[in-house]
Amino acid sequence: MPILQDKKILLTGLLSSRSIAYGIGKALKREGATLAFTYAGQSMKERVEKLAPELGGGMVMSMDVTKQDEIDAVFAKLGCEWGGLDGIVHSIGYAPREAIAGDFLDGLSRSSFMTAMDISAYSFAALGKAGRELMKGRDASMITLTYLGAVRALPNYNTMGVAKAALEANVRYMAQSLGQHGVRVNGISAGPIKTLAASGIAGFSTMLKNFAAATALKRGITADEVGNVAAFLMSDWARAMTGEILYVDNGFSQMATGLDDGGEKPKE
Ligand code: NAD
Ligand code: 0WE
Repeated sequence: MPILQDKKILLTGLLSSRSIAYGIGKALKREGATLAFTYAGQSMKERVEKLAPELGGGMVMSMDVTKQDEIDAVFAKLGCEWGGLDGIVHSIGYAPREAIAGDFLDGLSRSSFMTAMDISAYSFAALGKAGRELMKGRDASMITLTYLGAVRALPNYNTMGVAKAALEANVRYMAQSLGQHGVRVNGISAGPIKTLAASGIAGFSTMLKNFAAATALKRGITADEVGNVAAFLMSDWARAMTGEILYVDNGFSQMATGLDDGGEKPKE
């Protein structure tokens, strides 16, 4: 039995067939959900219009999250077309390139910090606020995508890590605020995946290899695997879970590194 039958879900962050949002969209569709899609900027419109039919089709709307009028227009349209909303998938993140490479303080600037915060953290709460009326009393669910850099200092992730920390705090405060309306709010902390956002990050392929080797399961993560956890969180099977960050990382975050004994056998 599909677990998302009759659920109407807004899917943001679709950009390519490698997007985490694409893996999520496939799982949501498979489980019977009806989707609507957003893109950021006119240049992305065609890309998303091409991908949407593979995910069962539906409304495709412009929503650059730095523009409040675009956020408002999306929820006005959803109100007209659907009359209510059962879920929102937030799969959006951005920091200017110089703020996610090299030394944290060398790359730091007020403007890049504010951009990262606006697009990667503020936007999730903004979607909760804009979608609140449509989601009330429907056992709705919101999810966002985060990364371990929110809670640990990792090389190069830098300003994005600070923005993800704010995003994870957003999850808890939004869960507190929206709980009274039956709306749940959770985050998925995914292991590294080679998406468009990740390509062009120097050394990413090496990082992927090192990551896989340091996981408990000794392998990398796919967007489809993230999608299955997302489908669960959007479903009523997760109705008692809110304010949580779930790690979908093959156990990486729960392992310690640097203690390798090089295969040394104990003496006698
Ligand atoms: P992606 O490039 O496919 O998706 C990023 C999305 O952010 C794009 O669809 C882009 O249009 C959107 N976006 C950027 N600026 C926007 C704006 N102003 N308004 C609206 N949308 C905007 O890459 P992805 O890896 O699928 O990223 C999705 C999410 O997953 C991000 O939050 C990212 O931080 C998170 N994440 C990624 C990884 C990874 O290794 N790829 C790991 C953990 C978490
Ligand atoms: O959240 C992310 C990446 C998000 C991202 C990617 C880009 C590339 C293009 C945000 N902003 C930008 N800005 C751009 O100009 N991840 C979890 C993937 C990621 O990004 C890293 C990582 C990992 C993992 C950056 C440095 C180090 C590790």
